[in-house]
Amino acid sequence: MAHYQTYETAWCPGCGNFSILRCLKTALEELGKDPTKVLIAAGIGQAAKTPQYISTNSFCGLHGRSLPAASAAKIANEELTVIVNTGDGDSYGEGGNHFIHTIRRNVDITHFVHDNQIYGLTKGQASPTTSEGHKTAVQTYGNRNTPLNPVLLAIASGAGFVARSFSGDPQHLTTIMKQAISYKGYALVDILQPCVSFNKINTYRYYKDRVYYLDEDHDPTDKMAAIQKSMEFDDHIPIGILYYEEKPDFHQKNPILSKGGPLYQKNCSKKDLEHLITEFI
Ligand SMILES: Cc1ncc(C[n+]2csc(CCOP(=O)(O)OP(=O)(O)O)c2C)c(N)n1
Ligand code: SF4
Ligand SMILES: [Mg+2]
Repeated sequence: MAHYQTYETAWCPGCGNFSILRCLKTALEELGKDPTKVLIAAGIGQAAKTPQYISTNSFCGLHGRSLPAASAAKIANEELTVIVNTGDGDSYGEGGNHFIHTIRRNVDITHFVHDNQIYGLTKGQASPTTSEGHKTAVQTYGNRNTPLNPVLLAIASGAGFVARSFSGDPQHLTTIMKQAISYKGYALVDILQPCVSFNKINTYRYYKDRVYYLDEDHDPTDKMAAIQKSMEFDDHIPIGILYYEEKPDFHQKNPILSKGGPLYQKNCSKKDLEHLITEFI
């Protein structure tokens, strides 16, 4: 069985990130993924430290810029399992544009968003998912922006796997992580992750009182039903797979990549290269 090491972290005691890291380790081990063939990518933030705390390959980039790097790594080497573990700010704010266009490309990567509804690392400013009216040290009169709905946006943008889970429910989170990693194409899991230091509203209690499991009454292949469920985010918050659709991924849509194998193993004709180089001279 595959075995992964995790390392000492700089997270606050009680942070929801600990459970996400443990679930990620368990999911990769239970899927039997070889750690040398796994890449975890992230940008900047508390969540974005995850690649530094687990024994896989890692990419730590600029704030909001992990998705293009992760996509490029998967395109260059399809043998890699590529996972992005990063925050709500990194994914939906600074990286918001990449979020939408990564979905459209549908490269086979997995995106785990540690959604604590706050900018944790920079000590608690409003993020794209912070609730309206939420007072912070900067938004002293309360956040006046309408919160972004990431799961609704992902479905509307064409994502084929869209789920939500909760770091306070490790069994559920591990199961969803395994399904997301196994999905062929871009998969999003928005993970409710309490920030015990800088978000005193969306606490463990807050989420525990609201989350409920999507059951067989919900058909994740029904897009309209998924859209409706994804808009529920108040007194009741559904967790589970909101939307599921099998569709061709980036490799299958690309005539060169669809032949299989990492790019570095492909034969390249000198004639084709010369022709390309002369175009730029
Ligand atoms: C381009 C850029 N803008 C702003 C910052 C400052 N900054 C660093 S982390 C961060 C917030 C991260 O929030 P999130 O992605 O939600 O992660 P969390 O710390 O909450 O896990 C910000 C604004 C930066 N490093 N680079
Ligand atoms: S500031 Fe919040 S998100 Fe960051 S480590 Fe502490 S509890 Fe976790
Ligand atoms: Mg955050």
